[in-house]
Amino acid sequence: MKAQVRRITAGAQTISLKHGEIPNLDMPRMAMVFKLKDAAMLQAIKAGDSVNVTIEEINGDYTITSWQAAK
Ligand SMILES: [Cu+2]
Repeated sequence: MKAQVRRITAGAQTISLKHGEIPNLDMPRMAMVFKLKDAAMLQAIKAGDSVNVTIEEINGDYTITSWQAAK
């Protein structure tokens, strides 16, 4: 799913994303905060970047489990 990085909170290991529709989570497009599965994922990204993300619900939290830079 395509999204844009708005803000990164490294200490909390969360990022704010503007995301498109997420059918498997029954969510329309919006901006919201997600947890990151792995802190190392923060190294390759900065605010304003476009990314392709995979989001899953883990223990009740919407969590980004993988992402890669998008053009
Ligand atoms: Cu959302």
